Amino acid sequence: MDNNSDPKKPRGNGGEHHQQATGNTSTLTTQQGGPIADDQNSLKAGARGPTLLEDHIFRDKIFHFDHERISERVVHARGFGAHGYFETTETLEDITSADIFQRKGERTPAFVRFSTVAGNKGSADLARDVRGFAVKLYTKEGNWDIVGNNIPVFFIQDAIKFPDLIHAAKQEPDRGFPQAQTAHDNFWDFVSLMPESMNMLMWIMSDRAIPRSFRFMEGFGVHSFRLVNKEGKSQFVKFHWKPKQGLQSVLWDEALKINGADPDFHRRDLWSAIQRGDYPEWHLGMQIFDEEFAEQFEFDVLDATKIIPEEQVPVRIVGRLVLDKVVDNFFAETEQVAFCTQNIVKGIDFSNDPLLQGRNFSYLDTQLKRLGGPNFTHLPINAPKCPMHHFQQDGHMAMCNPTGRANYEPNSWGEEDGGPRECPVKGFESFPEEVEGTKQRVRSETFADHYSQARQFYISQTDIEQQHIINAFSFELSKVKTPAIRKRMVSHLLNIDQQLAENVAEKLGIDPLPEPADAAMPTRDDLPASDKLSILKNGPDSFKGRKVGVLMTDGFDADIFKSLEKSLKAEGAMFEVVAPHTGEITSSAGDSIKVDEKVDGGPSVLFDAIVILTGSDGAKMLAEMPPALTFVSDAFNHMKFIGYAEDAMPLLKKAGISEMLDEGCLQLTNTKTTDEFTQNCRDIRFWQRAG
Ligand code: HDD
Repeated sequence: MDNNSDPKKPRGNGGEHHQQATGNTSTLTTQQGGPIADDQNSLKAGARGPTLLEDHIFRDKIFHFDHERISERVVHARGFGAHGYFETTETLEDITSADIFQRKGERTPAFVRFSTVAGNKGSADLARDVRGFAVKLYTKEGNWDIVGNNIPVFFIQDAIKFPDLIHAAKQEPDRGFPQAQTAHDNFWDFVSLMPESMNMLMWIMSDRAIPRSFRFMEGFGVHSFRLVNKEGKSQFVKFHWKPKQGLQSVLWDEALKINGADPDFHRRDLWSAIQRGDYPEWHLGMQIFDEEFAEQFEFDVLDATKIIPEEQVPVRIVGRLVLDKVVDNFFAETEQVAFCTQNIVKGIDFSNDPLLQGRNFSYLDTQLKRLGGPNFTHLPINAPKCPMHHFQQDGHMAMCNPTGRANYEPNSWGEEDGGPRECPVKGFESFPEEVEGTKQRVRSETFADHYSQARQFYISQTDIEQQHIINAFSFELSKVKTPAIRKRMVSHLLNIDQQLAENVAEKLGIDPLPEPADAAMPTRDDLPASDKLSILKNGPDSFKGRKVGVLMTDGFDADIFKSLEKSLKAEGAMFEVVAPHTGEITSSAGDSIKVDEKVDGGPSVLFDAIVILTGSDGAKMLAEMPPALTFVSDAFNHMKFIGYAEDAMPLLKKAGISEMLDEGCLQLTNTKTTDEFTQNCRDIRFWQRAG
């Protein structure tokens, strides 16, 4: 189902030569285009003799293989990309001269790469981590990259600390582990010595860091940028991507199990959704504010560890982003795509956020190392889709080589031969902000409040979400071996919320509580809760795009199955058949259906809800199979909605839940009950079960 490769499409570079070896098959060649007669054996002196250095065919092949890896990204190494488009739904000609916002309804090609941050390229998708949300918009006036995350704040305020942050978060350098996780001493040592990271820590210890999939998370440009209009007037802006699908996360226990059952869970989810035509969509929102607001706002708008609550500056929706095409070649597109924060277009400008200023250097620099030369912009995934004329030339792997004599400017070769010229009307102009100051290494006093927004985030969460934050801090810190680091973290939490700190301290066995950490500024407790900061308060309003795992055996009730199938289809939801064996199973009426997953390969953590539809003999058989029992008990413990046929009782009993069936567990008897089940699923989880 997930395999998009077209067996009929020849694998090649589009060259016309050597087609049709036999029938439709093209001839295998060397890189130089020479046809190959034998690709099974190297050239030897005698059948049992040594291989000859002269074997150019062998060397051509191994040479390329030896060099087919490029260095992985130093951060965000594991990622998954897709193509789509951005559609302008509101024109902003009075606010920005950016071409992309001038015409309502216009579509701009887009490429998006989602990622985790800390793990290596082969790490698992469900790590507790920030997710990258990098968008490349191929506008008519050049490429605009919004290189954001799924969390609107960052760990540090100044880019000079980025290498330290990343070193501390990744594997410890002496031992090379742990992989893709922050639950270790170095990370917590660093962040507990950097109080500016407190707001971000609240976000990454929340369920934001374990999204259900890329489709169900927000994206943020994080920094304040500028919008500049035709008259040169500027306002600030923060960018938001709001998923039409709603927000959804998994539980920590699910995340751990998903990583084992399907380490590619997130990439598979995005790939499958696009392949079945269920295109994920986000609205582009802007928080637009002026200097006056920036002056009177409680925090510095140049400080990337702070948000501006939506209650204070509402998000204005100006467009939509739709992902409708998977990549054809993972390496060429997802690996080679190069995002750079400094890729902006006329009408957008930077702010003085010191994190953004540092990023503007780093991204271009890293591409040189990773992609091997200055011509990475020639790669199709990075090349603008608008005309491009400049005098930059040569270098490794130059693919777009200008002709003609002029390779400098000014020149006197005339309009035709002299090459491109500047255009003051269309060209990029920086906002003429007045800048003056003493040259010094200093952090602005206005960046000094490290705890107030961390507290605001915490009090904005539902009880369940607060409990998850407590659990996450306790889990991560329980893996820290140095007691002083654990204690230091609790001393920071005391500046955020007493109950949070006490709960974490108790789970870590810290008694008595330490003194609260020294704070540059006292925590404000007058910042109101903001509903937009909670996932559960912004959940989906439908079960569309979600998946039910239907555990089935021979002898299942065909009518209930048909009615379930119909009801899920009407909702836009999917299901997979999980059974004791692959192949097919047969209903009580004698109809056969295809099995998608063998029960030990399709645990319930891979589904948003489950149904158990067995014959009575089947239920007894499953009751003897540990993976079937875990399928049921995990779904129950993960507060999932459960639908079951009466015949499934022996399995529910053996799984230990028959006495605990609650309103989240529905017996399926007819169309009415399958519809009711599907409607229940819109809530995603039956949280009341958590107690
Ligand atoms: Fe970064 C990659 C997002 C701070 C330096 N970053 C990278 C990617 C994302 C972000 C989504 C992956 C792009 C892709 O898919 O190819 N980074 C952020 C956000 C930040 C942030 C939202 C804070 C607001 N980053 C940041 C700083 C620095 C970097 C402060 C350095 C001073 N980031 C990089 C990098 C990477 C990168 C080393 C690695 C691969 C790449 O750039 O292309 O340059």
